[in-house]
Amino acid sequence: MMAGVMEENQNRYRESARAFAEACQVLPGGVNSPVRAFGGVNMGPVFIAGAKGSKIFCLDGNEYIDYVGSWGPMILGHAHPSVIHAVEAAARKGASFGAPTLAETALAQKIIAAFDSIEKVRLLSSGTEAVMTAIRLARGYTKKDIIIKMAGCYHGHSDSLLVAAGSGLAESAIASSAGVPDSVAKLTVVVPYNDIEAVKAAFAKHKGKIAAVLVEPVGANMGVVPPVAGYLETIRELCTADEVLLIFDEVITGFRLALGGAQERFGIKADLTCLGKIIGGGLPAAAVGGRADIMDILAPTGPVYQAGTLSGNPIATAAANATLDILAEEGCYEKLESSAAMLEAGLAEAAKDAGVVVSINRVGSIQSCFFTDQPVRTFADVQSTDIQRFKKFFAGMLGRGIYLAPSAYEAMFISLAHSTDDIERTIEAARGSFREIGE
Ligand code: KE4
Repeated sequence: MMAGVMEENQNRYRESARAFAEACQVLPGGVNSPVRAFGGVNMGPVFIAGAKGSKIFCLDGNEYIDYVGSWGPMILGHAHPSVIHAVEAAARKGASFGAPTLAETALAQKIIAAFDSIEKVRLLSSGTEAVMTAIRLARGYTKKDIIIKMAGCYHGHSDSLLVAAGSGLAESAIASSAGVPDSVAKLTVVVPYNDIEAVKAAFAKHKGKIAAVLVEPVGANMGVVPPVAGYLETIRELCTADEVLLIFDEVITGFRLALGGAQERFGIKADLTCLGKIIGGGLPAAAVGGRADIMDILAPTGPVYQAGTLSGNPIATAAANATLDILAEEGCYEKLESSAAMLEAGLAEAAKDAGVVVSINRVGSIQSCFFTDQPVRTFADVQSTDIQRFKKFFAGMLGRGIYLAPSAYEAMFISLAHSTDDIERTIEAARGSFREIGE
């Protein structure tokens, strides 16, 4: 039986396996971003040939309903005609000028219109760059150095943020990646997400030295972990009282949870906001935005330096403007909410019918299915879930034509292209996968 399944699997992924072997000769781990290597699910990656709408197609010709959506950007679905048209038209005028264009101003205006807390914007090319710039701005503006971040939140790969919690509560962090000097790591303090007492302890321990609190308003890099009631509001109060800047990393939640992101959904105003993913429409575009008195200290108007050859790239901003124009249309977020709620309910029922205990966290059109009978409110809670069952679930769904994130620490992203039929097929595939797990 197993040999037959292995044989079938080998056939299903033969071309991807061949491509992966070739890629490993020239790319570290065969990929250009670690999570793509499928290390989190103990199998080789599928290589993608293309995608359209809610579907993605691999080299072996397998079609999948896609819940990765390039890790968030593809909220309209893949290869949306309006985005393709905008990109083609922009490309015909030239790919990059290194000079200002009207499209950049238009994109900044859309972002400002969507976020009450944003008065000025700097466009750049990745979420990592947005967060790195926000931290430098906070340090330049406050003339303080300490950054507080939460365990389980991911903010890109800049040195200050590749850190893990220090030895004791509210202690300076230690590097979590080789190549990050302890002298850099110690300027970051890591506390558990959703633990407001830990934030208060950090404020007390490092009083007068904290430049900013950096947080994902909804954790989405440990699976989806929503803020507990009052958590974000109390952080906002602590920051205001101590002249500490509140940086919301909305690279995932921005234009995802609402047009105005988590800030619109929760009614909280950050001092600086980091955006990415969706605002590029699948192309490399990101942004940092916030109060004008903070943003205006960025070069060339102020002493905090930041620059980028491809910042505000004409083709990326064309995709971005086309994407945000569509998201501003009536009914988009209602449809996303309805599709995601249907999926959440269907997965919960399928697991229950199979006798498999799961805990599903959902905020808007992002959700995660954890294999545990406990609520999942912190990174430690996620780490105590049954990761082996997740791996089986992932393999079962992939084999049934459903492409989930290849890691228990990521989210499912629903797009406007996911149809009722897609959701029903996903739930049916989950029934089979849960049954296999429950046997
Ligand atoms: P990028 O530099 O990858 O554009 O953005 C970094 C980043 C910043 N902030 C948040 C909240 C993020 O989620 C990310 C990147 N997300 C990961 C997956 N959750 C990107 C996928 C990858 O690393 O390949």
